[in-house]
Amino acid sequence: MKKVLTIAGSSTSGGAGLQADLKAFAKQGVYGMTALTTIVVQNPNDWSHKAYPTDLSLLCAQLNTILDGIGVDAVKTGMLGSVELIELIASYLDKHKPKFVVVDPVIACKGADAVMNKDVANALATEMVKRAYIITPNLLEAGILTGMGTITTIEGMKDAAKKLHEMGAKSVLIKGGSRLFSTDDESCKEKCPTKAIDLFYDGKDFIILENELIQPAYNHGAGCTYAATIAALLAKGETPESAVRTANKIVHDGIKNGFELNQFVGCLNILS
Ligand code: PXL
Repeated sequence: MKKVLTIAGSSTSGGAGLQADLKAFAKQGVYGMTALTTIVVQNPNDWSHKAYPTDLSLLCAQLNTILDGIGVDAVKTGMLGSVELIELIASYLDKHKPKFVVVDPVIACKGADAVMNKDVANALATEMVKRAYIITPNLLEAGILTGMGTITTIEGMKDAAKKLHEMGAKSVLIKGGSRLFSTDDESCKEKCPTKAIDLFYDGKDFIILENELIQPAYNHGAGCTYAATIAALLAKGETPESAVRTANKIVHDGIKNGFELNQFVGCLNILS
């Protein structure tokens, strides 16, 4: 059985983070392992998020267990928590050189779009982009990592994908999702938003992945599930393009089957 490691945060409410990753791994029939970077808790009254990064020695111990003690066929990274933790993870990736590293550069959680920490965003740009076999930013993250700011068009997504490739990522998946075109600009209203649009770039070709928008979109955990599924499929031998296409469909169907968790949030559901 293929073995896949997620280096990610715990989303206490269960929809995102390593909880979502393990469900995605199980669905693909790969063996999942976790190195916990951060615990995220949600305030029950207003669902505001608070993140508690773990300390370096605890992450070291987890990575030693898995990378020295077992070995991996692929790695997925998610919320990494602090600059120190990112630098540590980068050094482990350099030492162990896993063939497939899928980097989901989590900078903000859904419903909490404020950048969690500028230094973390910078460290993701300098340390993680160049180590990615596939990097999977959403529009907001792509804009921040490239310094391009707000991206509202497919051309803008293509420019960001090229930039991330130049920064060292082997392939790039930009998740426009339902956010593309969703600006305050009145003139955009006619052409948008009718589709969820993602863009894949392997350094040569651009592939547009289009889906109908789903309303209501219970999509908490969609980004984590997308990247974790891609990592599992790469471990099983799929090509990057095929892994991305399959993961895109699984996430789309998962959002269709999503459910409300409480008055603040609803999760995708890939298990039924
Ligand atoms: O969806 C981004 C995300 C990733 N990882 C963790 C999270 C969240 C958002 O809530 O809590 C741990």
